[in-house]
Amino acid sequence: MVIKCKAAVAWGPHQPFSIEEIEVAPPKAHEVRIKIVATGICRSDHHFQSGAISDFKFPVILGHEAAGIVESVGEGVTKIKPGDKVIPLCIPQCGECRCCINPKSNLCYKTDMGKYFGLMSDNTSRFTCKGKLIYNFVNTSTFTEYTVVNEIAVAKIDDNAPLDKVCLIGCGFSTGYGSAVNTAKVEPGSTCAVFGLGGVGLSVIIGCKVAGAARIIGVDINSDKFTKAKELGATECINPKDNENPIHEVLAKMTNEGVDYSFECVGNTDIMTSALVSSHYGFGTSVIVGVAPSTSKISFDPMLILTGRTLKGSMFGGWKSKDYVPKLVCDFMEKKFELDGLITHKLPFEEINKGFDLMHQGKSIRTVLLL
Ligand code: PAD
Ligand code: ZN
Ligand code: ZN
Repeated sequence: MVIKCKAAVAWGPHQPFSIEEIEVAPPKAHEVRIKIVATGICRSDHHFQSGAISDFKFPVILGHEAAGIVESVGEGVTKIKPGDKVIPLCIPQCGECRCCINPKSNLCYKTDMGKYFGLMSDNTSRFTCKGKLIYNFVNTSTFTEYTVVNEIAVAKIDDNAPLDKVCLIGCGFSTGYGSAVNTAKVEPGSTCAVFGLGGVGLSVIIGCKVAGAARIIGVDINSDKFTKAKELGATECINPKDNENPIHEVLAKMTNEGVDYSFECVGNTDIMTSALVSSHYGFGTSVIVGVAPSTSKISFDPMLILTGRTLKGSMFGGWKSKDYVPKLVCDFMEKKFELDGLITHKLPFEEINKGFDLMHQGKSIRTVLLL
């Protein structure tokens, strides 16, 4: 049966979301239809909404950080059933492609990230609105009461998990935390610098702390973010605006010539370079986590790398999604980390534009929309 429900449609770049009645087709073979219960607002949704990413298609239903309950399943779906609590996976795990079978990678040929088909695997969409096809977003599309995803893009989680919190495991938390513990592999006693203290950067801080870092230096141009960063584990915070010298020089002075690990969690190529320069000669590692506009390029003196620094990137924190999302939910249930500190606002779904305003004004870390 087709379901009629509410969704926030992005009709074109820069336009505010419009709450519309849409039709959601039933799941086809190997697909799952989900009732979304809670969805977070991530900076990446804005990158796409603002047209910063080329080849992106409108109209679209954005949203990719969510949790919900399975409503129905298509033919051939055996491991997930109606009533199961689930998290949609913005990086799927097909289990068969060269990336999936390589333990070093968490990407998957079936991801929509970087190519933006905006359609299901049979090249059609399950969404229509006012007679128009509405595109899908990175295998998920969660700014809607109901969505349909492929079974490789959904993980069944603990029946007791609070969906209004664990939705963050669908993107921001896992991305930041995994960047520290998987991608950088931060060691006990190390010194780390985290550029950008939004939901992702603060989750990097949580990861650095769990990994036993001795010093965690938060960097942000908005000093209002410092209190929360310190609550979550930052040992010091600095604002580039309060310093005359370039931030890498300030960090070099603070850390005896550079940090062991630096993380760019803003999405700005100048900061990516600055983070690389801030890592220590001979052994420092810098991880790009922020998503920069498609047209931007990064350039730096290759001597930085030649002399032993490592530059890496991390999508979804390096986690193979289907394997690790349920485990991260269990770790949360066992209180290995907390998510409350990252959630500053909860709003009814209809107030989605207010949620984005709060992010742009620098007033929120994560706003969770409740459906
Ligand atoms: P956010 O907007 O909540 O946080 C960004 C922070 O950066 C804010 O606190 C800003 O004040 C701060 N900032 C802005 N400019 C500067 C600057 N010049 N120097 C220092 N700090 C600055 O975003 P978020 O935490 O949701 O996401 C952060 C980035 O990570 C963003 O680019 C997003 O697209 C990307 C992302 N990547 C992945 C991934 O898998 N790699 C996943 C999710 C998000
Ligand atoms: Zn995200
Ligand atoms: Zn795969």
